[in-house]
Amino acid sequence: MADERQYDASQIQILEGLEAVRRRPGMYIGSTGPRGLHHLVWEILDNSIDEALGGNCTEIHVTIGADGSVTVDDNGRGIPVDPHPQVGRPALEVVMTQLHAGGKFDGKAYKVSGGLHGVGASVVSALSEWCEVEVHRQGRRYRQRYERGRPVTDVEDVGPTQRRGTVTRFKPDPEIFDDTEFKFETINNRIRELAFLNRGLILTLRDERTGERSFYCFEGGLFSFIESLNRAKNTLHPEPIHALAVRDDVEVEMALQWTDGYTENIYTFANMIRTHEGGTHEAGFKMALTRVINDYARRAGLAKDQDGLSGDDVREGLTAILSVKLPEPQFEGQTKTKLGNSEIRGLVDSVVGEALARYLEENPTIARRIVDKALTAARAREAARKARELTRRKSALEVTALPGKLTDCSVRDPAMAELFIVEGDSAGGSAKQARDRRFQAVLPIKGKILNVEKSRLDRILSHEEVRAIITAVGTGIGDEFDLNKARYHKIIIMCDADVDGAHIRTLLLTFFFRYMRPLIEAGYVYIAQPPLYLVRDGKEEHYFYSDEQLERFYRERGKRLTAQRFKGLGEMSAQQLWDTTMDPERRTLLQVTLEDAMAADEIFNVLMGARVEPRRHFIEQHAKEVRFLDTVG
Ligand code: 0RA
Repeated sequence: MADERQYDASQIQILEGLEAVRRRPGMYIGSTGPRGLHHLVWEILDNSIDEALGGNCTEIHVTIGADGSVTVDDNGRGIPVDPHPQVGRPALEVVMTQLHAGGKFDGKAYKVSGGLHGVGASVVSALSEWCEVEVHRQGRRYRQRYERGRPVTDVEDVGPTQRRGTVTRFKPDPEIFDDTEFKFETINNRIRELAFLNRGLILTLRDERTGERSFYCFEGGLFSFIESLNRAKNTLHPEPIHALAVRDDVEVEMALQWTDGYTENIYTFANMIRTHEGGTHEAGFKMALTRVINDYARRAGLAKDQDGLSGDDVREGLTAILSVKLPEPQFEGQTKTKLGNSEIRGLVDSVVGEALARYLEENPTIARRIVDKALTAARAREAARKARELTRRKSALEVTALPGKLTDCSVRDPAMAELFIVEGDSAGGSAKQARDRRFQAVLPIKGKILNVEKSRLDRILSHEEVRAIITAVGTGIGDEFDLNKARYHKIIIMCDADVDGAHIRTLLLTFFFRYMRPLIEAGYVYIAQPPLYLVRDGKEEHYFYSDEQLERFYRERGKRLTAQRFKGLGEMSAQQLWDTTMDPERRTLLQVTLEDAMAADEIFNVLMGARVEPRRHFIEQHAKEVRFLDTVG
């Protein structure tokens, strides 16, 4: 009898655990929006990747089902099904129904867990309308089904099998998620990234809704990753420089290649999770790079005078990937994407330092090219600094006048005031007419400001439009930024819903991200959502903000009405602009998060790529995603 009571108690605990997940999904998967939805896939995928990391799995196949489910199929050892020693239930059932019961079975070397990953398969099961796991293990096929986290069958032995592995299939619960539609692109990007990070691992994706498929396996690992990132660029040396070492249970892998461009593209990962905010591994990498290049330049007699090359100088035009795999990663920072483990800094520094020093010694011609590039960067930076100092002294004498193109609002309290940054003079004109002049200011900017190709972002700062934004916002930039001086607490980017609009939005977000980051952190930056279509039905006017919305409207009504497509803001009357996009009572604004801005920064780096063709292709591919920033995975 004592046994039975114990069983009841643990059963109650399990149900309470599931309830907690369903009541507060955001705590476990971040949000119930598109990011949270895709998080379910990352969670299941991570478990299979763990199996691959241990050398027990060589293939992972992902399928987006026609029914909206996702299946992850690996050829690993299969989740054990024998009774769990403490709970007395099959291990599989425990893994799928108990919170944090994931890696308790074996001490895995590099468990993928960080940020929000690693919450466990039970969270996926709890947030799924249904979930089915099939285990192929020791010649038998086992199966169990769960609905909203509760097992609805026992673990059943359903016959013999020739294969090994785990197949997890789940359908997200529409009671939990705003939208349960998985995006091929989002899953495809992550799978591709995982394939680069796990050399030789086969990863495939199939979308049964469209028939689309992809297949990835990179024997070159990070080497291939760099080649892919630099495919559209002119490189300073034919092959990436590579380092790989395992020390004290930590694996460090690095690949890098300089281009003749000006932007720095460094992607860092810890246990295959992208560390957007950097951390100790990135710090160690940068330290090694700066030190080794300076040492080499000095010893080779290339750097004559001065204080040496700065980190920025040596990283100009650099593309690099750094991936570390470690047993107990600590993730810190605002978005939990900053590696905190202090022992990693020195480790990466020495691995990268040794590999780079050896490469430079062995390849003097290339080494010279790299140092020359850094020396040129140093000279350019010095010249730019002098020019800035001159203008600063000059402008200190003048009154810092507001830009002439700004139509300001009358309220002086920044908390009440809004600034609309509007693309194009004609849209700017409509916005000026439409606005509520008491609290809405309008600053029109010209399109095409991103056409400063192959140039440093510094140069964009000298652009009239960007300077007007800086003055209007009032905070200053960079080191001199002061949030208290913000003249508006809502800064609203309003662009056309086309490729050029996406272009400008990306530039502005990148600019805010790099030079006015606290403005984003304070939640002051927004994106306006103008409608894409207008349908008139007699006197009634219906506005639609996406193709899906319009299609749904058509499906729900029999009447065939024609839609007017707004190609740009300029096509809207002032009244329409007010009704749909500017009126605080009726508009929708997207608040820009740090993650959105980071994504823009990344896209910006691609846009700045030297060759034109891939750039155009990329913009076309991503224009839509940038418009709906919150849906970028
Ligand atoms: C713990 C122990 C063993 C396998 C796994 C976990 C495992 C989990 C998942 C999740 C997705 N795919 C997976 N593949 C394996 C087995 C240990 C053994 O057989 O000795």
